[in-house]
Amino acid sequence: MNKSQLENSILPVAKETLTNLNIKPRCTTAGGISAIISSFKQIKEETGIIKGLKLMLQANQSCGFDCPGCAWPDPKTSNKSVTEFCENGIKAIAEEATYKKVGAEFFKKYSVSELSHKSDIWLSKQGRLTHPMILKDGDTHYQSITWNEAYKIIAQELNHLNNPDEAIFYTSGRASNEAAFLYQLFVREFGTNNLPDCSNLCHESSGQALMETIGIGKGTVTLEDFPKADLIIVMGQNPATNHPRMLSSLEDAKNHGTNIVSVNPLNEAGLNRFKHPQKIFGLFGKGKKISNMHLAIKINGDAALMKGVMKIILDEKAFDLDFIQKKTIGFEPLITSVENTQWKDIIEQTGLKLSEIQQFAKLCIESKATIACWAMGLTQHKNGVAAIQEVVNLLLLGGHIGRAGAGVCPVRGHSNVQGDRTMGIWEKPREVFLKNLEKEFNISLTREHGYSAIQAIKAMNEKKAKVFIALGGNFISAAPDTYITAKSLNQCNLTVQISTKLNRSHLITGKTGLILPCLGRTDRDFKQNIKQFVTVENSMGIVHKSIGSFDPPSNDLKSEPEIISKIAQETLKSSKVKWQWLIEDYNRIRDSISRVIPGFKNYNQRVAPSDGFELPNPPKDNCSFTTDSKKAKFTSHDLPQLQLKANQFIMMTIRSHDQFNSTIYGMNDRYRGIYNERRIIFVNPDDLKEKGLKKGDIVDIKSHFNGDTREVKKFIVVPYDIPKQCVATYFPETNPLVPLDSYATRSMTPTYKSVIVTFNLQK
Ligand SMILES: Nc1nc2c(c(=O)[nH]1)N[C@H]1C(S)=C(S)[C@@H](COP(=O)(O)OP(=O)(O)OC[C@H]3O[C@@H](n4cnc5c(=O)[nH]c(N)nc54)[C@H](O)[C@@H]3O)O[C@H]1N2
Ligand SMILES: Nc1nc2c(c(=O)[nH]1)N[C@H]1C(S)=C(S)[C@@H](COP(=O)(O)OP(=O)(O)OC[C@H]3O[C@@H](n4cnc5c(=O)[nH]c(N)nc54)[C@H](O)[C@@H]3O)O[C@H]1N2
Ligand SMILES: [Mo]
Repeated sequence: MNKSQLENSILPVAKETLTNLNIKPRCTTAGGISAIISSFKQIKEETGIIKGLKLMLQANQSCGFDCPGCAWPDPKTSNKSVTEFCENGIKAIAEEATYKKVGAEFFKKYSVSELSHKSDIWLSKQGRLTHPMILKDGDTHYQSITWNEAYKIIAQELNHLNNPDEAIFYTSGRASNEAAFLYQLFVREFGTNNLPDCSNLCHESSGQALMETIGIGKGTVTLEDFPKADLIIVMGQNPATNHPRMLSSLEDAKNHGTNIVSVNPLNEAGLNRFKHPQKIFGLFGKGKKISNMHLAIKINGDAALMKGVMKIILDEKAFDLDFIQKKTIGFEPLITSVENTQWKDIIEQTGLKLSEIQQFAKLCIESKATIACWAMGLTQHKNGVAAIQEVVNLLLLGGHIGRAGAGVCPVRGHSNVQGDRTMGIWEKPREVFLKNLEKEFNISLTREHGYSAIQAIKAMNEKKAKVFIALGGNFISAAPDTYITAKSLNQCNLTVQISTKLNRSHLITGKTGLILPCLGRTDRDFKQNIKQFVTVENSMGIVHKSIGSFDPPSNDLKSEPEIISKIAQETLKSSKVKWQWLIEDYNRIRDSISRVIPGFKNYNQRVAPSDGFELPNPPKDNCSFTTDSKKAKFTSHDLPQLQLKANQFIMMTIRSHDQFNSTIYGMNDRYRGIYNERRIIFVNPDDLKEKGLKKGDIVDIKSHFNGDTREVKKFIVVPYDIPKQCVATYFPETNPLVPLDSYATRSMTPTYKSVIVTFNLQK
């Protein structure tokens, strides 16, 4: 494709006229009747009511499937209700279990060029992919291909590369533990560690920050800790939309007297009030007040807020000296760094009043057990790792790690993104992991680190990588700098998408493009006449089963483990791994995992009970730390220096209520009062006035980075309660504005939440 064809393919909706926007007052309460209505509308459209109800009763149940929606944990079986799902979980389930299909006829009807001019919501709504398809070099349409032919093409391309590092193997976070383990095994036996994943774009900053400070890149609390906490801080996260079941946990904590503070530029609905949609009394009345305090912080003011609170704690000597002396290092430098931070900078960067910070500090000081939760509002900044480490500093000051009701809680995104990393989907594998893998399979593996997501795009852009294979996801829409990403993939010899649903990554392909349709979570999976189950790990390190029971949309679909195994069998002709044998019974895959990955001993036995089992977590289990010093580490960071020039704003790209990442379910963002439109920009009313703009004006948005500009056109201005100089737009519409080279220090997470922009009336 030439430049303008590529640009047209990545930005199709820009051509649509923007006339439908309807702005209503913001909702201050999440859940309730409107959540139920919205869920039923979705299942009616996608699965029909009867199948929809059956699906809902199996979601997150011990004999059912793990909801593909998010990674928030389920309560233990004894505390489960028959309805362990939420509005957006139902949308995710309906999206996968839809009766609509995209088969060979569909691809005959539409050329790739026609499809690429359709909007993301249109693509998302077409249905499940049912047949393997190929787009050959120069062809206008995909055509069907047999599985065997597809495997052969992949093997041929892989085996023709100059070296294995010319291939890239991406993973999105829905793959099961079994699929992920086989995938990384294949990739490593093939000879590379090029295993970028969606985690690189997501919680990488959390993993990095926590690994360096507490020795494990995961959270240290479980659901049982929530009601035991005195204080829960929810930072940079929108649970009502992205983790709705978390609101039930927050409500439970609230009922036990826990204080809840939200730190967010937006006063998101669920953090204010919540009406439990599955409790009959919860549906009526005003709903439960969730947060005691909302701190409407400026974008990326979090590190400064933490410094401010720590200043007060240090001044008042309100820290846990015993814990600090026994369990930590780095206290002295932390004191210096906090003392060197000026209140003037703290107030300027947070945009908060001193009295608000003092009030928050008082809650922190009074709390005997504090949990800090966060998501993308913290990770996707240049100083994402440092900001999270300031949160760790705050908790360590009070000894809030390794104590009941206290700890860190990075709230993961995709339903098995944490499990995939545990299974070895990582471009920087640990030596002990590789050694175990070598021993188990009698193979020898490279130690050279592979590409993360950003590095993968650069490698393809520089033509150092020529084959891109994706186990799920929608790389083009998820990655930053959409045009460069599209061009990079377009330059490849082969791109392969193992997918359930149609998306933009099927439309911008390498010379040859393959779509391999796979089973999803809800689909049954028989091998040798025995129904197989898979396993997943939730956001709190609990591993459990997931069993699909529904007829798949086509008999031509294969499971992810099978697809990987067949690609491996075709590619690695003298492999030492018994690829076919492994997938005939998934217990065999789990037996290998139990010998390779610490914490999984007797995997098959331990995962049999419905609640599964908890992985070892030294900080949580016995307040011990596997860092070099065997202690938790205070870290010292300078505040970020962000100088906005006149007219410049800092932009965060966020999710609407009707989307799952790049999958768009609908055009509304109900809680924020936005209906029928996604191409909008939320702006502070005073900023609008100063710019001489008004509600409904249509603007072009330009980003500015290292002297370069990038532009997206036609966004409608919406006045909104957001701090001054901060604006918000939806992901993925503004991904073309996020510069590839703008990423977090040490984690390389793109700075999706701090893009420097200007915007002006359309000419
Ligand atoms: N329904 C649904 N569920 C999902 C997803 C989905 O798209 N739809 N995606 C899944 C995935 S992969 C993930 S990672 C999670 C994402 O879950 P979230 O992180 O909740 O998702 P975002 O919409 O990116 O929201 C970021 C929140 O952080 C705030 N924020 C932005 N910048 C800052 C900042 O500088 N400081 C602070 N304090 N706050 C800030 C925003 O106002 C917003 O409320 O959700 C998962 N669950
Ligand atoms: N601007 C901006 N960009 C962002 C973000 C942001 O906040 N702002 N967030 C980032 C984050 S947190 C993430 S995690 C990434 C998400 O990046 P990805 O994980 O790459 O993207 P998704 O949109 O979740 O992928 C959706 C596709 O996955 C496929 N799929 C769904 N279920 C399955 C399954 O069971 N198996 C297989 N094989 N395929 C399946 C479907 O074909 C569907 O179209 O995006 C990142 N991009
Ligand atoms: Mo994510």
